[in-house]
Amino acid sequence: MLLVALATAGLLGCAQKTESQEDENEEGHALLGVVQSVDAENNAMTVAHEEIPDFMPPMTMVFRVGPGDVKVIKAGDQIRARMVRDEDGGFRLIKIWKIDDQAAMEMRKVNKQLAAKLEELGSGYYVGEGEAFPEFALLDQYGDTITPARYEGKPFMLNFIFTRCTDGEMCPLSTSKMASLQKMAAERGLDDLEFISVTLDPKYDTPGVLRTYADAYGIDGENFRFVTGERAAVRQLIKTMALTHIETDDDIIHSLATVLVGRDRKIVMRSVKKAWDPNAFLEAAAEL
Ligand SMILES: [Cu+2]
Repeated sequence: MLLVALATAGLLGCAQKTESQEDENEEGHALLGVVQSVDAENNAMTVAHEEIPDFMPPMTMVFRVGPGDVKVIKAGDQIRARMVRDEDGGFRLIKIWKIDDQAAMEMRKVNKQLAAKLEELGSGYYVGEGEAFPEFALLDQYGDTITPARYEGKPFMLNFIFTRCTDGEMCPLSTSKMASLQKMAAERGLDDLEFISVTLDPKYDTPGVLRTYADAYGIDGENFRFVTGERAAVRQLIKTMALTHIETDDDIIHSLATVLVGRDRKIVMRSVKKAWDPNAFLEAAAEL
């Protein structure tokens, strides 16, 4: 393990609010329901929802949703979401998560190891080059669970982004570079190299939002997964990589980390620069 500059360690050490505490301040109403049908053409879905206390009795209604949501969420899925009102008075669902207790339990089992790893590292330390990248389990832009088994014996590139990031030099540029690296790797015949982008904003970046984002960049998701999940797990992963990560009301102040992980799961190359060089990573990947 490697020691981080103390200033950063202090920032990362702030107390964490629980998810339910954070939810109280979110816009709209919490909604639980079962999806009856999905209208992909019109980015809408019909949901039979439970009572929304002090607002609405249980009923079945049509909601607007995001273009990624209609690809990820299926009829029959149980969901939780936030119900908000559009300017024209129509209802929209945002922050849609499929409720899947089985998957959540499996992910928690893996992510417990992540928590243990962080504890073992101690405050102010991170996982650096030559060390094993921590195990994690999250959800991708298809709504599928990503577990360590998927990457066993495979090298992967991993970075951190969030879809709402407006700093052209940061996340948007990093995603473009990851996408071009994916193309260059395919041209070089590096067929088993995988790509993973972890969200820095699990509060907003649902699988559906990540799907919209990946599609907007024209990314072939076959070997490029954008992942999100329970906030605690995502934050723990962020911490093991020593990123600066400060969530404000509508923005995230953050640094970058880009890593190449080998078939033995050890970190081969790590950059914390904005100007990380895809070619350097490509050359290192070609040597694996
Ligand atoms: Cu950013």
